[in-house]
Amino acid sequence: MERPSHSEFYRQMLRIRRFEETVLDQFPRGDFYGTTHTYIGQEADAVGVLHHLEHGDVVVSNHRCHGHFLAYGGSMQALAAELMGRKGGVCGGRGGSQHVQWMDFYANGILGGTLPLAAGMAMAEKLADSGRIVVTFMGDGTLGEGVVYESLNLASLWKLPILYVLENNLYAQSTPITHNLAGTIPGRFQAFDIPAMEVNTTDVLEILNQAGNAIEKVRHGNGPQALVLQTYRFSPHSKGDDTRDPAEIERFRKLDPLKIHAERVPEADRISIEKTVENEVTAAFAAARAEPPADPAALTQALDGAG
Ligand SMILES: Cc1ncc(C[n+]2csc(CCOP(=O)(O)OP(=O)(O)O)c2C)c(N)n1
Ligand SMILES: [Mg+2]
Repeated sequence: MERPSHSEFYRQMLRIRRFEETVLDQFPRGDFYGTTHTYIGQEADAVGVLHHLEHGDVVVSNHRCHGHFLAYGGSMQALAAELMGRKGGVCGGRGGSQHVQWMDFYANGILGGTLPLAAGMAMAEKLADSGRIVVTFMGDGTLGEGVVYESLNLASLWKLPILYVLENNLYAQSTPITHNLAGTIPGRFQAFDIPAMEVNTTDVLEILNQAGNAIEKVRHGNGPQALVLQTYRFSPHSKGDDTRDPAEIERFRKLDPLKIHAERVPEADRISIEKTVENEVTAAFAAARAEPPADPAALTQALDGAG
């Protein structure tokens, strides 16, 4: 697959960053329904991994799904509208921030509940001999859910075509990983004979390479693989709930994937991308806000594939 330019990777990550910053800025206006979890700092994971998707591959995402959805190719306006409960939202305004479904992209906010979904979808693809794979994203804290291990067991036993992308941002809400995880993250996968590759970088190009290797193995019938990505979120877990030491957050800023990658982008391109993305985000939120609210009567109707 042809590799996009440095500028294109920068654009993709910046779209996520500015979308999420806008969500946090605008949350106090009361326009959004339910809660939200932003992806600021983790952009390189979604962009580096999902670059390798082929048509028909399935993505199963979690509560922190906006970045995954935008990197998948979902519409920014439809995502903004979904958060606002508008008719033109990805799911007609029914799902909100955590329950986004479009084409072969499925997000679910129940921690761990995504792994059996991913296993079932991968089983379907395998039985159909479609050659398609499933990529599923999960956080470090999700390793505390028992259903994760039932799912890993069957996925391994049945050699299902799944890539587990574990985004280790060191926290489950406010609980640091040192307080909730015994052993190692790769060890959790390896216990089920699932090879796990640890990637200790926030550089989109390195993630791209490692994800490419892992996806290649999944595509060639080697069964499930895991990619453990070391990352950090600069935003609070949800909106204002941050109990981390501000000095720690500042320390991690040197790992900001946008800063790392921006150095490879010619200045003129960077400035032009920043302007274009700014305009895109402003227009997306304005258009979403101008849409009518979801009609409760439509709840029993099938979705028309909006998004
Ligand atoms: C079954 C379940 N329990 C609790 C929650 C509430 N909750 C949402 S996100 C979260 C922390 C998740 O941590 P992690 O898996 O590390 O993902 P991160 O938020 O760091 O991306 C919790 C406890 C939930 N969504 N589902
Ligand atoms: Mg986490």
